[in-house]
Amino acid sequence: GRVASVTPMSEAPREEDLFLRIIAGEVPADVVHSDDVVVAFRDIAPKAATHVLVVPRTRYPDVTALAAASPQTLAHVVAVAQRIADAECGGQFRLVFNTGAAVGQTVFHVHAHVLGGEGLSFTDL
Ligand code: DGP
Repeated sequence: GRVASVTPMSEAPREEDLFLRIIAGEVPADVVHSDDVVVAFRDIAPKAATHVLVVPRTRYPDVTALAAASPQTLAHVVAVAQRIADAECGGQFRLVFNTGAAVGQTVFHVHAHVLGGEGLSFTDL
């Protein structure tokens, strides 16, 4: 018999992916940067004065999948993080990619947390 086709992650239905809905404008967000490759918006529960999520428009489940599929997009995520930190917090920032539910990843559409400014804790890392 035929083998059922597998839907690529990048074609997952929008309703199952919160960040695709934000990118599409279906869910409101405080967008600080948008281009052909990524959208960046403020985290709904900020852990520091600057807490922005940089999200590729194409869905990869986590940073390992992004790095394997498109290192150029990953480099662009880092460059956009730098631009945000230059504008908001003196150019210095922490970049976090939670990878896996066990370390707290809750949205399985790759996103970089850009953290900077007042309120960062230096005790855990
Ligand atoms: P992570 O735990 O690494 O998967 O990060 C997911 C982040 O997404 C978390 O810090 C909270 C944020 N978040 C969840 N829902 C929303 C939302 O509806 N809007 C915005 N702006 N951020 C959200």
